[in-house]
Amino acid sequence: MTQSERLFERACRVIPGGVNSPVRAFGSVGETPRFIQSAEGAYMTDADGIRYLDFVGSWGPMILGHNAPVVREAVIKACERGLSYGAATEYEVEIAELICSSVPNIEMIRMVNSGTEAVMSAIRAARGYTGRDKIVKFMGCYHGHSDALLVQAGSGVMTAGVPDSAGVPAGCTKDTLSAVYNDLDSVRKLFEEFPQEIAAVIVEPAAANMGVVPPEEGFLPGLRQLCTRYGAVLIFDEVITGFRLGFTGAQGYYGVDADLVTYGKIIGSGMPVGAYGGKKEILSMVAPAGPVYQAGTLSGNPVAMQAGLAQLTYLKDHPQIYTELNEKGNWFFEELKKTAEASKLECQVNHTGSLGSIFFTKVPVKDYASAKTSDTELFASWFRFMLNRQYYFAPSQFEAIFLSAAHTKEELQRVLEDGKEFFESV
Ligand code: HOZ
Repeated sequence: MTQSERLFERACRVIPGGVNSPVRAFGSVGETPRFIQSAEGAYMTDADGIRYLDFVGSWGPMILGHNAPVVREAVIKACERGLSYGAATEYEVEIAELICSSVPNIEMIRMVNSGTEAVMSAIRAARGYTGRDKIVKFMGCYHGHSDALLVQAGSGVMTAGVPDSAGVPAGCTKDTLSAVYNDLDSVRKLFEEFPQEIAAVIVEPAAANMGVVPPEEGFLPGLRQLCTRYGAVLIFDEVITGFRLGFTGAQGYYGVDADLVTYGKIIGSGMPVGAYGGKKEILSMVAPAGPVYQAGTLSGNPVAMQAGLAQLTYLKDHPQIYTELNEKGNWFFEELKKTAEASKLECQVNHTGSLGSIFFTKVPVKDYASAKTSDTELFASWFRFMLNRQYYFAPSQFEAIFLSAAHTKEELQRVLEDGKEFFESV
């Protein structure tokens, strides 16, 4: 029995399903979760001392690689000054100024503790601002686990096949309307049916929770136009794409303006942070400036802020990181695609920037329905084959492969060669 197996057995007795978040359970790929002891650069080491080349990167924020010295040193210094004050600090002002001065349309920003909380609060602000109740979300997009957004959602609920979740009262989702990703007509129809009732459209500008599904040409500009025409707030959920596709996130990468943007862990360099920002007229609705209530003792936590400031400042000062990372992503995923296409398996490789996914289906994947055609058994075989070769991919078909600045081309070449062996073996 391995140490991870032993730990999992113990965990299952005291933690639901043995894990603190379902997507790390390895259930859908028929494996035991690896219990991680340390991480450095592009690698994580588990409780059995096995070192994996990691493609999860704490679900995105480790864009510089694990334990980046610039962040670690900032955190150590921060800890020496105390862990939490529940009071205002200069670091919060600095990080807000950095983001507002660099990212388009972010005129004000509020820190929270997770992406879930950021989205929940942004929706409330949009509703308070418009005086409307309904929201539009896209099937297969995931915006955290708050009640109103667990409607045909992606990520762990899609993996588990319970996209609407038990325990969510019908009343909480009655104002959540679902549209089809990459299908503007489906959104137009909802606006025609409820022209004065839709407060916001929320979208992952590049979907990354039904696997990676990039926006098709015209989709994001079309959403912008519809929201402007009908007076609804356009919310980009950039928990995954923010500060990853580029310093200006998906807004800059795709050249489309949002009214509100939500962020997650990348703002805290992997510490528990989220944020929502956007137009001043909307953010001015938030308490104590306005009547939309939202609060939190740990919001703007000084250690998390200093970690985030260190990483974001470094990224801003080294813009070539994004150029190199996106080039590396394009090369790697295109090579993976060639390998997949040369095999007898029917596969699709989707990618944008440093994010990508492999789907085992003959259908091009552009939305929830096509993502669901992927053969998840085959995905599980791929996952296990690669895990045996010490590659740690997300243990679900419906999550992204994350590259970081720490992955070298030589390491990625090795992945491609091992991947080729998988394709030849099935
Ligand atoms: N689902 C998120 C990543 N796509 C975060 C991981 C989690 O839920 O634990």
